[in-house]
Amino acid sequence: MVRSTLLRITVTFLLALFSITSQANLITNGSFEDIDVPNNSWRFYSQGTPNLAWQGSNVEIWDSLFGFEASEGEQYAELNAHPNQGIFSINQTFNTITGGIYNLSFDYSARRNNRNEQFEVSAGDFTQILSSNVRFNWNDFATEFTALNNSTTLTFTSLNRGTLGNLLDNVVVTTSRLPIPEPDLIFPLILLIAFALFRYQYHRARKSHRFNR
Ligand SMILES: [Ca+2]
Ligand SMILES: [Ca+2]
Ligand SMILES: [Ca+2]
Repeated sequence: MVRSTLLRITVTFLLALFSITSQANLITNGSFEDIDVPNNSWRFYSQGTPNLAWQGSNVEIWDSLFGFEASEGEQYAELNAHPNQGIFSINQTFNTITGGIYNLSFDYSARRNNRNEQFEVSAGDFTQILSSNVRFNWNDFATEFTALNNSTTLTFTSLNRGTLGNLLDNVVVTTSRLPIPEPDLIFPLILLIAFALFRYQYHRARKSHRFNR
């Protein structure tokens, strides 16, 4: 009984200390499939469109346009959306735990050859500029970032003008490792474990005392 209580407390403590990994995608409509665009065509949507989930500039969604297939599902986005708005930037905000480490992955492709299509991606403590020069050729990208807040915004910003370029698909954020508890949580947990150990020793001593009588 005491032994199982002790085990339960220890397991709870260890679970709190180490990662609780979750594979659920924290991004909604990360594959750009939630609004159906007819096969071999494109449409653009402004923020606030039901099921779009992305904020910022318009989101242009393609379905197998020019015979180029999605890297995941049937549809993908072109960051340089229609119509020309100067700077193209889309973002999505999701709940995180400050100090938690998260996996970010997505696929990107140039729309044209040798045009140095470029965009910046940022989330938490992470920022990087990516470029591609090969038309209709998916590149896989994956990294980790640390959440700086209890919500994090993932942002893709095109560094090219004009409405052509920077195809995106399969945007996924998952929890990798959660932070260890704050010091003010660790101390009560250690006290709890010490108390359980003390009780265990006490009961053992009493039992052996009874037997030796
Ligand atoms: Ca897709
Ligand atoms: Ca479709
Ligand atoms: Ca476009």
